[in-house]
Amino acid sequence: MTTPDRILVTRSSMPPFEEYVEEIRGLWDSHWLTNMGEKHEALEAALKDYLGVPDIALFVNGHSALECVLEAMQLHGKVITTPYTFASTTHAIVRKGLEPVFCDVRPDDYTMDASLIESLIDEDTCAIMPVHVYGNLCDNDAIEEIAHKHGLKVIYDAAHAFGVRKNGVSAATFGDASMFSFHATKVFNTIEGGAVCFADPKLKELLNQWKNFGITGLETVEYVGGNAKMNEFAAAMGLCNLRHLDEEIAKRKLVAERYWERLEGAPGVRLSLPKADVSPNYAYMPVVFEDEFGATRNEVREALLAQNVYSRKYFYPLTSDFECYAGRFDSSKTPVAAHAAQRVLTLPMYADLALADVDRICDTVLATSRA
Ligand code: T4K
Repeated sequence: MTTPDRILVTRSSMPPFEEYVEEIRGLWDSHWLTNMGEKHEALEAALKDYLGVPDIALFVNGHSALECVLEAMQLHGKVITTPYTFASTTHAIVRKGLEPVFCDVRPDDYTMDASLIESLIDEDTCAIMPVHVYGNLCDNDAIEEIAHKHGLKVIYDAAHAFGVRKNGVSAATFGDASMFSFHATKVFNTIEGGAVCFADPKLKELLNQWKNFGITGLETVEYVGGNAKMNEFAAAMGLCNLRHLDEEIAKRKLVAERYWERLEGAPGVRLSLPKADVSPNYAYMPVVFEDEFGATRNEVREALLAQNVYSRKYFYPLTSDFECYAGRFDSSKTPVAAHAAQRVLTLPMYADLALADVDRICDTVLATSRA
């Protein structure tokens, strides 16, 4: 494999061109391009099977899926969540008129620290929205036990966790609902897209209505819904990509293992290794550079940039520090998340990343150390 001019943090997986053309050929006969057509139905069925879930609803993107599930569950009040995430998680809560209450994360995997949740619950709390950040699974058992005790819904932001399993059980079955992103940058993509997985049979109809303007019958509109339907071209991309997914994850595994082999044990380098009971999807390669490393995360980023390698600060700043929320939240209340956000760098990670390039990236990273 030749070395590309520049290496970006990720690169979309694409099926063979001819396979996609074959998949969309029928659309020229049917002229049916969207509004829950044939490809949409086929992808729902295929994903139900792949993820091992009772039911699924597809969306135009993961963010709309998150907003829609909050609407369909008719939630009001406060939602306990984490600030160490992409803008979408917090924005979805706020845009639906709910109030985020930020819980700190665990230092080893940056997911919600379940031991802190109960201290944040009050009579206005209606739900918990934990994030399986980087595909690292939250402590779902502890979270759901607390939720059950207090009568709260649990909606996982599983945007990064497609295909991840714990003790052989699909993470898509956790909680009341799990949202997945099928964005171009994800392990499984439909170009743009997303889904909600759930068990409650009532939710399917509600989600389908909410994502289609709240239309409930030919001449009835019962909800003030939006438009968040996945189109047929996106669904066709999903059908193709799903056929190659296991192979893609196997290739990512080799890349991840090379990174871990090269970086593990370096002073001041903190990796996010999968737990023993988890089958990971190798979605991201986050590295936290502690003071002991001797160089800052920004210095590492600059050194990589000089080599045309584009790492990213996923996730900095904390969502609670965004300008649009100025004066509303206090990120000193989530010190573990704040610490990680100041020090994390996500290194390039995708199926076709050459191991020679991983070596080059690791050489550059390690050369910046002043430990
Ligand atoms: N919850 C969480 C925890 C999330 O991380 C996200 C999305 C969501 C919810 C919402 O799901 P969606 O509504 O997006 O389905 C990217 C993605 O746009 C976003 O989906 C993702 N999280 C977030 C973590 O990353 P940016 O602004 O960093 O993307 P961008 O355009 O800088 O792309 C990053 C790299 O990906 C590029 O350097 C190259 C590569 N790339 C990008 C695109 C657009 C490709 O290879 N192909 C492409 O088409 O947000």
